[in-house]
Formats: sequence, C-alpha cells, structure tokens
Amino acid sequence: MNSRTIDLEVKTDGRGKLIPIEYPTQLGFPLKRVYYIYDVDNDIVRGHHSHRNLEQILIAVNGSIQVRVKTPFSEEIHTLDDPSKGLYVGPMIWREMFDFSDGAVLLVLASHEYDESDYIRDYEQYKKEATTYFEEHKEQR
Ligand code: T46
Repeated sequence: MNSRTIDLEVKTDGRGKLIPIEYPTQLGFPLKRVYYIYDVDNDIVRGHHSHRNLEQILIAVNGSIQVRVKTPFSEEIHTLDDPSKGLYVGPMIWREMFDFSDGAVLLVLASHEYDESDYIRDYEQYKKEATTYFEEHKEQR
C-alpha cells in the first residue's frame, strides 16, 4: 500500500530532543502546507476521505492517535504515539483517524495547498476512482 512509517532522526543532547524535517532528506515532496489537529474527543472519528493527488506525512507530536489507511484491496491500522515516527500517506488512500488520547496533537505536512476538489469524501465514489487508479498503480494497492 502507498502508505508507510518513516523514521525521523532525533537530535538528542542534555537539553532535550529536536527533530528536523527537511526536503528532500526526510520529506519526499516539497512542503506546501502544515496543519495540526488537536482537542479531539476520544469517541470522534475524523477523516473518512481520500485525496486524488495529495501526499502527506502524519506525526503524533503529542499523545497517541490511531490511523486506518485502506484501499479497496488492503487495510492497515497504525498507532501514532511517537514524535520520531511519521506516517506517509500517498494519493488514493482512504484514511480515518480515531482514538485520540487526551492531549493528542496530530501534525500534518502536506505536498499541496488546501483544495477541496482533491478530496473524495464519498466511499462509493472513492471505490470507483480507486479501482481505475490502482489498475495503473498496482504496486500501490
Ligand atoms: C487529511 C486528514 C489527516 C482548511 O480550511 N484548510 C486545511 O488545510 C484543512 C486540512 C482543512 N480545512 C478546513 C476544511 C473543513 O472545513 O477545515 C475543516 C476540517 O477539515 P476536514 O473535515 O477535512 O478534517 P479531517 O480531520 O477530517 O481531515 C484532515 C485533512 O482535511 C485531510 O486532508 O488527510 O486531516
């Protein structure tokens, strides 16, 4: 599946920890946008959509968050609970974020500016477009 965990290098010294994220070393795409999600109740599920082109890296900079990534062919659940790990999510991957712990903060690094027309928010429409997309990108299923 076109989604995978990325290990970020931590610079540790007596003062604490620092993680640099730079293009192209840690980031596979030039950064166009950053946003973060926080203050989410534990019983809330966010996401429920796919993007046609957007690439993103999701990092739980505090607390823990579960992320379900799926295609019509496979599904994985990732626990994000470590600021030194990112979850890369490529195009045409359905995502749901849930089980936010108290104080969880989800930082997202995005390859493009916000564009609502890049979203597929209806799952039946997603399945239709994804089936065509993955015919040509079988390695990303
Ligand atoms: C994603 C997951 C991980 C903006 O105005 N600008 C932005 O950059 C974003 C991301 C959102 N918005 C507006 C659109 C909605 O009115 O903020 C509101 C909440 O967005 P949404 O319902 O899409 O939030 P999530 O948490 O379901 O999804 C977000 C991202 O939208 C999405 O790209 O992959 O986080």
